[in-house]
Amino acid sequence: MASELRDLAIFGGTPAFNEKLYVGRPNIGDRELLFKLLGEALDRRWLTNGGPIVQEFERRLADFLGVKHCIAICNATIALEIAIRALGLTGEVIVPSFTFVATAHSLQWLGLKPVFCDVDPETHNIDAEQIETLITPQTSGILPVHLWGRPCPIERLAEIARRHKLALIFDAAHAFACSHKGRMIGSFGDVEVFSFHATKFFNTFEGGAATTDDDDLAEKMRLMRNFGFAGYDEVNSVGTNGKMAEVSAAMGLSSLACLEEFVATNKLNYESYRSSLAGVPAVEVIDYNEAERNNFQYIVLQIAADHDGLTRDELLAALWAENVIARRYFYPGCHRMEPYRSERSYQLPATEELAQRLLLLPNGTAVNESDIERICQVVRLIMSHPREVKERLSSANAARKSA
Ligand code: T4K
Repeated sequence: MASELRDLAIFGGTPAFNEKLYVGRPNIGDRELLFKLLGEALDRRWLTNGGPIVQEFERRLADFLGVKHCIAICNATIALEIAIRALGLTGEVIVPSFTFVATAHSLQWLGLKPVFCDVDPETHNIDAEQIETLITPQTSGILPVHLWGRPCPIERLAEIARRHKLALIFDAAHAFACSHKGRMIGSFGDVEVFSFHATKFFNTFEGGAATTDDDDLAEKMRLMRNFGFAGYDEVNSVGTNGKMAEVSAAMGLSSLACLEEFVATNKLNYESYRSSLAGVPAVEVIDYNEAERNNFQYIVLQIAADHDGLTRDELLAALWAENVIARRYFYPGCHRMEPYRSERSYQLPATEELAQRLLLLPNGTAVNESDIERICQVVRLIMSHPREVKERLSSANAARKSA
């Protein structure tokens, strides 16, 4: 294990890992169950279009989340689009910029205008106080994100939405198996949308779900998911193809069988990261409210603004050299991506700051205790020698440029 500067890969040492370690390596559920369900689907020759495995998956999720309706959808982006259309949103929708770009794209794709709101620098979630300053006669909804699975200020947002007669859709892509005041995320607002993409802690290969307690809305979303078909040859409204395939639902059921194991592994890893990184200069690991259910999926490091000149991106470069493929979620913020940055300029100081400071490290069943120890040791070495690391990276860059 690296113990001196010269052991670091950027100083010519051997990388800490032979193979790349990624953020977002999938957790694999109960393989036997997956192959059994898959075999049954093949024997039945019923592969998609609301088959029995999708129906079972939806029932199981609704039970787990304590919500009346769960509509399984091919991914969270399409689920957001379906929810937005089913709620009849028009004009402008207020959304955080500090999120994965799909949150904003789902609106833009439908011809709506995402209006970016800043986030609370402590919680990283939408700043409820700023929302009201962004409401115009064109605003039809609010689309906040439970970032890192940490719930938004739900009651405050519900109150604002009620008072201004706005729809409230939660992007709960990160928040499967998380709770707020003892109640599972999934039944707040008008609709909540989950992602079960391979990189999420609970996956269906690709997949997502919209959940709601509203019967009419659920019915609309079910129809929209299947081209608007209300029966054979009967289409009463416009729809899309948002169906989840049986193979994805089978993966979902096999993930569900291992859900508590995934959470327990994530939690143990999170605790190891926190204890191993305690006291490392200029590094803070964000925390979770342990009185609630969390999935502990995101190991988010907040790097101090000025650590003897060493930036977050230099730490990132030094980690990549060790084959630790840390990520800058969500850099640079949606408002700095196209088409949004050309459309309007925004002042979002907390978003800008977080986009420069945060770094995500690998978690999940693909990393073990000793991997984490090695990752943390490398971070400790780098952050204990900020000037030397900075100089080394600058001279390596200069050498590359002149070559
Ligand atoms: N809202 C929020 C807040 C979201 O975070 C997301 C998705 C959405 C909405 C939309 O959900 P979906 O429509 O996707 O259901 C990933 C995912 O594509 C995306 O689902 C996710 N958020 C986002 C945060 O991350 P990238 O650009 O990081 O993907 P990629 O391909 O770089 O994968 C990350 C790393 O994971 C790779 O470097 C290697 C590893 N990996 C990935 C895959 C797919 C594996 O080891 N195995 C795999 O199968 O976007």
